[in-house]
Amino acid sequence: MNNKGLILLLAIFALLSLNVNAQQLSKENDWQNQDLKENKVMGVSANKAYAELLAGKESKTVIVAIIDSGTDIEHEDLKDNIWTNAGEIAGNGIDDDNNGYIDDIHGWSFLGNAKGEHITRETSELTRLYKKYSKKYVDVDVESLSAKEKKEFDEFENIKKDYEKQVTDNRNQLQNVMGFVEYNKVSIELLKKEFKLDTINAENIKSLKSKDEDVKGAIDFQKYVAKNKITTADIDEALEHFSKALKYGINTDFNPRDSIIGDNPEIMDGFYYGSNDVSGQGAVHGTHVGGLTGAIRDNGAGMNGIAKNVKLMIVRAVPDGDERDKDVALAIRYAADNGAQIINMSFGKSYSPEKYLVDAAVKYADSLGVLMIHAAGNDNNDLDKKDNFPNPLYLDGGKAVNWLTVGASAISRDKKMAASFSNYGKKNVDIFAPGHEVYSSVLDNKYGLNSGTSMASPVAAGVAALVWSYYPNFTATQIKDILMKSVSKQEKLKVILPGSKKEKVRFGELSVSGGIINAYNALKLAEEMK
Ligand SMILES: [Ca+2]
Ligand SMILES: [Ca+2]
Ligand SMILES: [Ca+2]
Repeated sequence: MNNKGLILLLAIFALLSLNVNAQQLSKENDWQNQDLKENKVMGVSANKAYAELLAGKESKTVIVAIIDSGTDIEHEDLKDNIWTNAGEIAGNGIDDDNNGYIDDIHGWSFLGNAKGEHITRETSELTRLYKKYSKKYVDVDVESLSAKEKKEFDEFENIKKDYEKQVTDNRNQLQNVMGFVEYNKVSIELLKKEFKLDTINAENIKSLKSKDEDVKGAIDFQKYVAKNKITTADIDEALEHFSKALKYGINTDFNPRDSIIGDNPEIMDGFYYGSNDVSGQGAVHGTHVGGLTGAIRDNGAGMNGIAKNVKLMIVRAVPDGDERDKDVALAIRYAADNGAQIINMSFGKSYSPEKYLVDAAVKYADSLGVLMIHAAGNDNNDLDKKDNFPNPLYLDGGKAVNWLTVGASAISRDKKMAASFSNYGKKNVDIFAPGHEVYSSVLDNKYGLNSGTSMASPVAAGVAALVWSYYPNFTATQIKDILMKSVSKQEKLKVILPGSKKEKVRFGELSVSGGIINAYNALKLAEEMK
């Protein structure tokens, strides 16, 4: 195991061990609700808004669609805030409200079927494109291609390079982890024998010393393991992570779509596939996301969502792997058609081969005045230079109006305030919101920390829903305008540019608004504009 391998592993373990025991968190466990002046954290000042601006005021329920991996609708802290389709009678096998979806009581899953099977994993879009074009351009005579095909062929060459690199990287990383596992075993045995110990643990490793190179190496290694609290479970998780990628994400032979949905995902051939089981399997991501927007406030359980008078419509369209454009398009349409005023989209990808389907759905939702809120993505990229889909920019020109792209910020007002993973963009990221180590609901009535723009987006959706619920006469465009103009301005604060080690940039350069979404300011502005 080389040093690079170890650093890489450490990063992986940090990424994988996101769920933290609630007792360890104390007062910081819903910092996203808190306020800079009162609590010294960069939250959205929701608690302050409820206490100072909203007492005794009336509000109107806002429906927020959570397009995600599925959400645990039985979770104690979500249950009473889950949307119910009033026009649908449960379990009678009839589409009572004639919206095209049978027994869609709490939303819809575009990743399930009537037999109760679910797509939980998928390949990446890169894998799918590689597979498609490999077939098309096998033994191709480049000279004979039309101009259009030549362009596609050039794209394919890039895709091929990217794909092959991913496969190689993944194999290497898996080998690194396996090497780690092997040396972990070997070093423990060596030290046990050398020092006549029954076990090697974080305590007894401290005092071990040796001049022998091999023994010294083993001691250093075990000290590293102890210091970074790497457990067997962490290692198993890392092993699973990379084996899973080889087995599913980058495996060109893996295709659950065929047997479970059986459609052609590249065209709109049948709108009404799917199932009404909106939890599916592996709904942990969508459960965390849902809680940030709408976990029940002040009920003595878990944590507080940002919005109080909210109903969450659950739309399942995002597997572990890349979501399909067709599912995303249908999910947006389902949400817009069934009364969602806000759509949260905590997903994204680098390739969007059927973008025209998504564009049409976004245009439709935009025309209905639905506010779409999308996670900026976690690749620490400048979105003014790189794409992250879906985006509000239409292929045929123009841009969705009612759309917010959200970057992730961290707890302290200091140089680390822009989360190191967050995408950013002076033109193409609108706003930042808390998304680094935020606490919310996970499966089995539990709670945990998670990080990502996936978390920032539903915090922003929560603020939007909160403002809209007290000022229901505003349009989506006005709500967006209010949120953008009322950010906690942090333009001049110098922060570390996401993805760099030391390079500093003004926080104001990372987004259009230059600040962090703020419920208190937004409600005050809404009151002025009323
Ligand atoms: Ca229905
Ligand atoms: Ca029914
Ligand atoms: Ca709660």
